[in-house]
Amino acid sequence: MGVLNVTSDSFSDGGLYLDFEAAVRRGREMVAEGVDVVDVGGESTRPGAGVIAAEEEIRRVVPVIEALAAEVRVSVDTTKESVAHAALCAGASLLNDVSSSLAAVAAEHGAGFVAMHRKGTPGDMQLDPRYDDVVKEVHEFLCQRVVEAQALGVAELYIDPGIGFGKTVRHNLQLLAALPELVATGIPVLVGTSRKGFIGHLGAGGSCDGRVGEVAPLHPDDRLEGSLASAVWAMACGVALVRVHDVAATVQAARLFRDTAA
Ligand code: HH2
Repeated sequence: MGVLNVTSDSFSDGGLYLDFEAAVRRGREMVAEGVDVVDVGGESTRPGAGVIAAEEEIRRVVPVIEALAAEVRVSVDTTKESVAHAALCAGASLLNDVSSSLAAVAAEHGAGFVAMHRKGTPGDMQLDPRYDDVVKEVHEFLCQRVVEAQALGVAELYIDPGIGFGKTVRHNLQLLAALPELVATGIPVLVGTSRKGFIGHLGAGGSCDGRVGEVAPLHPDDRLEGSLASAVWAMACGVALVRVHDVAATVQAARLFRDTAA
């Protein structure tokens, strides 16, 4: 799954694809690079990001979805009901909802649904996230969302531990280590580690129990190696989808992984 942020403030590609032409060009480039799904988002969910109006989010994503949906499967990354409706009417067929609250909208449109775990909102989620047992709490939360979504009639479901969404570096590592357990539920798993803060932190020599910011993290553009390592780990654990910015490099890694494992 390739990330296409039609935003001004996304943490790694903010402002690059706010322009319609640039966004469609990047979408087509990802198709040529071998992507299976293009995930179009119009509002950043990075820590500290503000909320934008639904009308503006629709204005950003709908034309891009209309342009790309004939060429590739498109998902919409949104937490707003009206944006989800508009995007699914425009040709998106997968609803990637980091708030896990829009399963009914996916069911109504016969679309797939991604249920992701997050603790808090982008405004407060990284302030001091705490869990008694992060793996247990995240897995229980996701299993509840699956039961609800299936009861609503969603036929295609993915679950996502929500790396970086209300998680410390250690929490992210624990959740990645526990991916085989999540995969064992039988529900397809999606994971998004691409260029995230914990990769910048660990790549710069930060400790596993440290906080992002304790050492100067690698710039998001310099996090490819860690992003690939975590994507390949996720593939080895059996996840169905990895959500990435660097499509060409990840496809190359995925092909090598597939052929080695075959
Ligand atoms: N991560 C981001 C956004 N959407 N969706 C799912 N299912 N899983 C994720 O891990 C995930 C997601 C954050 O990354 P990005 O879109 O690059 O940044 P921003 O939120 O700043 O636009």
